[in-house]
Amino acid sequence: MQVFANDLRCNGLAIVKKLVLLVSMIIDVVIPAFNEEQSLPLVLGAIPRDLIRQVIVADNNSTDRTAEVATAHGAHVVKATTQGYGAACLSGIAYSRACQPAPDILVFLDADYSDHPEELPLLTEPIIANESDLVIGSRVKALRERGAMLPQQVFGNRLATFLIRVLFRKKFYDLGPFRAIRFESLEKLKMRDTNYGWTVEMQIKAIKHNLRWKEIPVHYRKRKGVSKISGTVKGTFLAGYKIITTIIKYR
Ligand SMILES: Nc1nc2c(ncn2[C@@H]2O[C@H](COP(=O)(O)OP(=O)(O)O)[C@@H](O)[C@H]2O)c(=O)[nH]1
Ligand SMILES: [Mg+2]
Repeated sequence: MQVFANDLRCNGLAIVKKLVLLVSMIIDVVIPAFNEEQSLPLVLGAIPRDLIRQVIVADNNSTDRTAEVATAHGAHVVKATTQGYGAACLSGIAYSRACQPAPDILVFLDADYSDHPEELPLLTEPIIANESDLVIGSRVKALRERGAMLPQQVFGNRLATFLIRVLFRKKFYDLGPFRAIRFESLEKLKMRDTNYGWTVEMQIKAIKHNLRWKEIPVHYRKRKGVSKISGTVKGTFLAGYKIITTIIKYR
């Protein structure tokens, strides 16, 4: 009976500690978006808002109603003047950094509704529990809708993770865009890439800075609207080239 009471006390304490951390951690979500008026309402509607402080949509000169739709669905829109995925992420980070207080965790999420925003706690929990600094949502085959990733994306990911394994001796499964990172750790990485090398740059720098990183399997579905990167020949070649040169550059 005494043992049971002790157990209850310890577990109770652990639960209370976790709850305190959960409510005290400030989480901002950054969404790079380029002409995503169709999918943004779905993405913004699925984010568990009670867990986060704000959603920042980084809009790169969209020619559709991306900015209006984002504002109407409760996001803060930052205008990223330099075109590119990484440039948009950097603008979102700059805005979040300037907010008082600075965030504890940043979550990156695509605007195309391929990811499942309701899975956000899977990515933030290991950071809140102080087990990880970076958590990447891995688009594993078992949780991926058929056709959600194009063959060139699957091949590109395999090649990139193979190169990381050979050159850095660390095993990643994916370069998934849905990810959470401790803000303090992100600042140490001094991210630079303004376009397609963004995700791989973060992973390689995480290795180099000895961050505690992990991958969590997440669901992935076919995007809404038109692909800007892997669905175009130009995007595929530029992304492939940039990812490989980024890996070699940081080696
Ligand atoms: N802000 C901004 N977002 C971009 C740009 N290119 C792509 N995106 C966004 O980045 C995410 C991934 O792009 P997507 O077209 O889905 O690429 P794919 O997943 O490789 O097909 C989406 O949220 C896009 O709206 C860009 O130049 N600027
Ligand atoms: Mg996509």
